[in-house]
Amino acid sequence: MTKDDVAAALDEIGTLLALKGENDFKCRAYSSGARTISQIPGDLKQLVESKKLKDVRGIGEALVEKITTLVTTGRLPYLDELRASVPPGLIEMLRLPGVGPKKVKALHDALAVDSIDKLKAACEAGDVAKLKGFGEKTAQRILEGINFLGTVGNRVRLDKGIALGERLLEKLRAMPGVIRAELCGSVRRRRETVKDIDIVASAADAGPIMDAFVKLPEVLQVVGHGETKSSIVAEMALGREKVVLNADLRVVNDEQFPVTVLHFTGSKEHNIRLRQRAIERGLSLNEYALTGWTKKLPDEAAVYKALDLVWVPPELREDTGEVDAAEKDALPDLIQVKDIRGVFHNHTTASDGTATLEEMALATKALGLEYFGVGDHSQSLTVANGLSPARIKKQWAEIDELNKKLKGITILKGTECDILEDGSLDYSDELLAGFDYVVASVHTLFGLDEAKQTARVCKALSHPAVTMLGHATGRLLLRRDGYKIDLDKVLEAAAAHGKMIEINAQPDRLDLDWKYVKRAKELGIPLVINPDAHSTDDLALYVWGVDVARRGWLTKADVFNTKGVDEVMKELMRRKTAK
Ligand code: DGT
Ligand code: CA
Ligand code: ZN
Repeated sequence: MTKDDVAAALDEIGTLLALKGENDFKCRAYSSGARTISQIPGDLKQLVESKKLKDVRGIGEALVEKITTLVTTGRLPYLDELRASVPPGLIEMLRLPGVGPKKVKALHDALAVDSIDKLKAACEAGDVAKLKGFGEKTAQRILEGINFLGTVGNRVRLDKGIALGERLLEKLRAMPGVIRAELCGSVRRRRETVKDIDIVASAADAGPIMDAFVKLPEVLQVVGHGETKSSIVAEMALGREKVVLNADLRVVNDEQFPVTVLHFTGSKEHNIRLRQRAIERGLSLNEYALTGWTKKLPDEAAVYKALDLVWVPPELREDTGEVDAAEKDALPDLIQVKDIRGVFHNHTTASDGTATLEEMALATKALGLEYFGVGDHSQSLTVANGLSPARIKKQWAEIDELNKKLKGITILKGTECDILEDGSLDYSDELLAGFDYVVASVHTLFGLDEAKQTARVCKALSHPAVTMLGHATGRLLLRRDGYKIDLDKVLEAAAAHGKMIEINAQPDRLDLDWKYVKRAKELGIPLVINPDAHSTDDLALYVWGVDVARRGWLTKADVFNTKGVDEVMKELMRRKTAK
């Protein structure tokens, strides 16, 4: 039982209790206990054995007992009973945006809805709209959510897929007989969501590796167990959640390994290009060999070389011009995580974050970064405790104080300023002029038609105070599409007005999408990778934005926050005085 396993179990208890209608206080004790356990330093087993668990803040008696049982026996009958008493369909319904345990319980109690299918039928029959606390709009939103889930299938977010993939990979690499092993497929290409985990390994004898693979503790179900390929459904706890995903393992001999890795990394479109090049050279490329080539192929780079190409980073293998560029040795020198030197667009307890300005700044410094840009919400976003002009001025004073006190980190004065319906901004021009930078974002009126939404955002981009556009489409991966907007026009406006565009690195946003990142670069628009952190832990999320940047062909020079603090301040000042 790892900490994450325990945390996931506690979180599940909290959810199940909420679905059963338990009071908020009790449910929250479990979900916040889960967060505490997943972040607790040191060895959990030791903490349990030394009976010190009860001294941990936020872990009450009931939780101590459950954690102790989990850690000492690896099981929890209480959770098993809870699971048995709640229809699994109810948990699935929680995947719908805007549908929490209370709504699910109401639907179950009033309409006996216990699955997504039944919920869909109830919506279509008009029963949900009539239900107290729901109404026409909610019913419509639920239906849209159900249809959306239908289109995304069982894909999962990249960060979750990688976590599970790396766990499996680590265990494979440790197996006797395994020579090399690599994660392939969309995980290796860093696509924002993944359908499954593709792993390729090499060994002289595949049999024992296949046998061990299908017996890993992460295996929920064995889908296939063959000589060269096995498929499993794997599961692991991650933070307070569970990831469940298919994983395919192919084992080949070590000579085949580079070609097989290349093939299963894809994409399919990239593979087709390579196959054509092979044919043009009198060779033939398939998943196991480059037939007709007589020299050794020790690694992937050698396979590319045999096709007169330089090695192509997996993130670029989407058939968007990378093969032509590789032929001319003109691939970009892609940005790396270590190039990032600071972050903009972050929230503190002043709006809807969970940590104070000082805590956030210190956590940013601990990540090895030089500057922390605060971007709390603006006044009209009352649901997120947006800041009034008076509170902004107070925050500025606090920043000035902290900047005198803190060493090795600079706090920048920013705002995530709402774009209002008509495209104007949520603060006066006078106040806006006092910020070091302004992130302009849409948080309301997602339902505007495309022309209006586009005009709204383009108008905001024409405002002299705006530095960059935040989460350009508002999408939430696997949960909802973004608002309707003509991104080509938005990019044109950003280029025309000399604005930057954010790559929001939250793993469920990754917004701007990499395809538009590439286009933004072509238009000369600087990109900014922002974690949109709402907690100290969130700050590190910027790494997922680096993946998007790489898929969008960005180099270090294309990303504004690869510059050091002095250069950043100078550029922000230049932009302000140029107005
Ligand atoms: P996913 O799983 O939907 O997130 O995306 P991928 O790219 O991992 O797709 P997957 O798992 O179906 O296949 C893994 C790789 O295998 C894929 O990227 C390229 C290769 N592959 C699969 N099917 C074909 C095919 O029909 N032709 C070629 N040339 N390659 C294929
Ligand atoms: Ca795949
Ligand atoms: Zn936002």
